[in-house]
Amino acid sequence: MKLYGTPPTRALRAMWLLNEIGVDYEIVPVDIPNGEHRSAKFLALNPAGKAPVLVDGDIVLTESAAMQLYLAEKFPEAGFIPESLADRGQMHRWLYFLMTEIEAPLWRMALHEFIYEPAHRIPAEIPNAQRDCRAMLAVLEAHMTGRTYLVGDAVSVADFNAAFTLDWADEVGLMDDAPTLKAFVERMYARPKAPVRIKDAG
Ligand SMILES: N[C@@H](CCC(=O)N[C@@H](CS)C(=O)NCC(=O)O)C(=O)O
Repeated sequence: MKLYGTPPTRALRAMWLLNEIGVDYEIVPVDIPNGEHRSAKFLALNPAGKAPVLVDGDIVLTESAAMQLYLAEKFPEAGFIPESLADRGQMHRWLYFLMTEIEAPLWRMALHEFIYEPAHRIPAEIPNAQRDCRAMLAVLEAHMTGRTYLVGDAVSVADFNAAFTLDWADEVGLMDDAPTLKAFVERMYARPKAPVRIKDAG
């Protein structure tokens, strides 16, 4: 397989599953600062012009959470998809929650802090996004109190997604009121196959 994108981007979400499962893969760097993601060659892979992209033979997959699910489903023997429908429902619930309720405000912060052209940045969006993110982190903090994993009693795709997304929240200083989530992130990154943490990715 080929994974377009390098740490500390969302490529880490796919790398985590690739490493845990033990898939042979090649990392293809995408030079985002110099606009390679807008080149015709890259847009042919992902018309959205965003990394990561996972290529598995004829299959070209965008969206980092979809890659995590794809890998876990392709290699069921890894055991990262819960067996019961009820637990799979919960796994999907938390994946959507992480991507829409936690990542979305994190991305809004980044857009208005340093990604948009200065003229398009709205300073008030930053505290708004911080407040939204903290409120949703509190929901996950309450859920994780007394739990080891997000769903049931085994690691699943939801945990790998959560660990990266919460590491990102930690990077921007939003985890002070979430000691249970902080401990969860530490546990996940202590796994032998965990990828590099955002802060160590340079
Ligand atoms: N929803 C997408 C978001 C991908 C995304 O925004 N990637 C960033 C790097 S982490 C990117 O390519 N940014 C370039 C841009 O938006 O122009 C995913 O989860 O894969």
